[in-house]
Amino acid sequence: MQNDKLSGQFAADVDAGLKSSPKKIPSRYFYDSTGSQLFKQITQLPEYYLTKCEEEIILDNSPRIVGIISVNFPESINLIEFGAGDTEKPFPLITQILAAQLSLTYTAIDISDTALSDLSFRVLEKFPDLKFQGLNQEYFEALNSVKIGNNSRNLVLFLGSNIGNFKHNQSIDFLDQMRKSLNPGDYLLIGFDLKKDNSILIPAYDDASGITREFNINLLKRINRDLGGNFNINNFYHSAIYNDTSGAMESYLISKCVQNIYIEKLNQTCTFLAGERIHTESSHKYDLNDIDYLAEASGFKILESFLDSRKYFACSLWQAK
Ligand code: AVJ
Repeated sequence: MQNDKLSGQFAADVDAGLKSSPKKIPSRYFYDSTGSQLFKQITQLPEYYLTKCEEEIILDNSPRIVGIISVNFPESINLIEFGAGDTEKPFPLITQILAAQLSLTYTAIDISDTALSDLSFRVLEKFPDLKFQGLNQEYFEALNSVKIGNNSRNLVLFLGSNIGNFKHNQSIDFLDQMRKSLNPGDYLLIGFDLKKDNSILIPAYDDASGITREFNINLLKRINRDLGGNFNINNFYHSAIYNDTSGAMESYLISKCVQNIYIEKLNQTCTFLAGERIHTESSHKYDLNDIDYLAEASGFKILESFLDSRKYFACSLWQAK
């Protein structure tokens, strides 16, 4: 029925999430093939500045970044991208690495296999000779299976502020495990969405054309499709708020009325009160001190942080200690 990695766990996580209080559904379930396409549309929205800022940063700074990483290890580079999606964000870096005549392999990890096959098509079109591999895995799973080169320099990409979906402790845990799986001296280029005014943040997560609402509501449609749920999607609305305490944009689906939802595969009825919320995502925002702290806590040294012209977003180049 569905062909992505997480189908087995979906039922169990929805079951637990709808029984907990407040109700929640983990954000990784956004990315079935419909959700991955909707996210792609989000990245093109005028309000969703994150992708545009990061593309600007990578385009402007690729020569400098490749200059730094090729200093002590000029022969070959393993590029490993976590949560790649189907964006062409790394392409300026790849162009630059190839122009520097380094040999290169590119491994892209993503939970959506449709996004991965779109990406592989575009990589091969643009760089026909590049050694490319797509890994349809979750982040922590991929840490154990991805091949870390011992005779080449590893450069990990973790872009898009994908780290923002982790809780604070989880992000340190993940980065620490990543650093341990790398060789000392290897590099990580990591994207952070910076803290900014609510007037810019809120529309980025609640756009005028309603695509982000669709993206969020797709979770309920996915429960209907894959688990035999009977959610009436017109009985929920999308809400995005900034939580000052946690420093995160939070997304919710809010029940418009008292309602019972039956989910066939769980053989379970779940009751919603009017105004009751399902938490579906937290997207953490950072300042430069937060970035310092994360690098230090996970055993990396910050070499340089690159910002876009509006200072909305940072790509930080780290080195494993
Ligand atoms: C892909 C997790 C970085 O948090 O900004 C976009 C996902 N959610 N709009 C983000 C998302 C709502 C996005 N990340």
